[in-house]
Amino acid sequence: MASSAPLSSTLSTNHTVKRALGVADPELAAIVAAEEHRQQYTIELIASENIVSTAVLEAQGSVLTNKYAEGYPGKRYYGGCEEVDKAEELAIRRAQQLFKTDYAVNVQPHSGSQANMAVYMAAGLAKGDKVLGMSLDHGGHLTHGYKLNFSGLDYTIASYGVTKDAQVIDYDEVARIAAEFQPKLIIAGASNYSRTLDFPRFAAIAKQVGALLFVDMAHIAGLVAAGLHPSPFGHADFVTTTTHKTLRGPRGGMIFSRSPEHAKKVNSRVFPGIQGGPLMHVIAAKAVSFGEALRPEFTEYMGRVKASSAAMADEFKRLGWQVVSGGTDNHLFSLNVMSNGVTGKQAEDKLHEVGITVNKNLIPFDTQPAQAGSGIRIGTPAVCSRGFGVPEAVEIARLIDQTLKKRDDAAALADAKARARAMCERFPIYR
Ligand code: DSN
Repeated sequence: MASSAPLSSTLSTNHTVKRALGVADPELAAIVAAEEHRQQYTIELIASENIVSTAVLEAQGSVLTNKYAEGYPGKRYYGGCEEVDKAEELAIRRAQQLFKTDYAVNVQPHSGSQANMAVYMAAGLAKGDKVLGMSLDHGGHLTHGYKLNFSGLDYTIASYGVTKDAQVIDYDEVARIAAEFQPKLIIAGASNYSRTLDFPRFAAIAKQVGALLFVDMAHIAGLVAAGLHPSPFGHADFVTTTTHKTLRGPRGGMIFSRSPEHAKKVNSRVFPGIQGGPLMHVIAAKAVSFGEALRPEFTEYMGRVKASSAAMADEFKRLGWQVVSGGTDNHLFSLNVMSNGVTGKQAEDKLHEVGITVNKNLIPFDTQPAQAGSGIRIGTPAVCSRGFGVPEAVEIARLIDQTLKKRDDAAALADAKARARAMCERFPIYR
């Protein structure tokens, strides 16, 4: 006999599901609103940050959040994956189109660090095997061999850096270290290097010593996509990137593999190797951002990012500041603030007071402790996303100059703060 029990009321559950954040959780909603306000009224110069489109936010806040999809398109461990399969395939197709490559793509890494970890494993390295990467204090990334990162803990690392005088990579020196050290893997790529990377040269060095070449293009991916930095494709065995820096997508990572054998290993190292369920809402947002980056407006945007970075570095030099390596070919540069008697940390704090956000940084051959640093890293991707260009970049350099040189002059600081705020008001975000 059929049960006569009444069906559950949908009223209470639906009511909960459909409530807007501001109604459901005013406390958290206030934090989000305050963060939006901070972004609106702050000049954001952190080189690894950006301001994504509302379409990217919408995809990331979509119902794809609800879906488990361990595995890969067509080979999942859960039912009901037909729509998320399409989203992942779209992201893969667009990534290949964007970088004009037939390398296989894995769009599942939750972050750049996880993408890099999967590459170490897919490259067939055993614990203790030798890896050559750029040292952290000369601009490399934690995952390129820093002693407290998995890369430095699990592998034997040698590092290259920049020259003392010109502060650029000396490729002869990289070749010399590689020949002596005989690494299995060479990493090219940086988090804080303002000059063009010579991928053919790295590939030649790798070939000479029988190493695999792994390019981490996280910082410059947008420039590569726009044709404003030489491409690593055709030179590297693996290419990784984050998707949220110059690429202007959601926070996440991605791996490209040249050979089908490596691609297979990458897939199994990402899942089930180091990750479980992929974040399908993030993968959807990656697809949206790659679609945006395929548009001509993105090329214009990246051109403005590069021109603004160069103009700002030039203005700093004109104002008497030391720019590491003497300038920039990309979206960022480091300013040696210690040359004007202020540590990186002091500069970061003082600039925060006037509404300018930067991060302190070690500069090559730094004599300051890591917590202080002698430099600040400055990047233009976020400000250019809100519409800034060369004139605003020059104005920002003047504001920073005023703030740091007149750091004890309350009137000068108040003036810089008012001018920074006025610039933000002229270029609103999300409005
Ligand atoms: N933490 C990032 C940066 O700021 O460059 C690198 O992953």
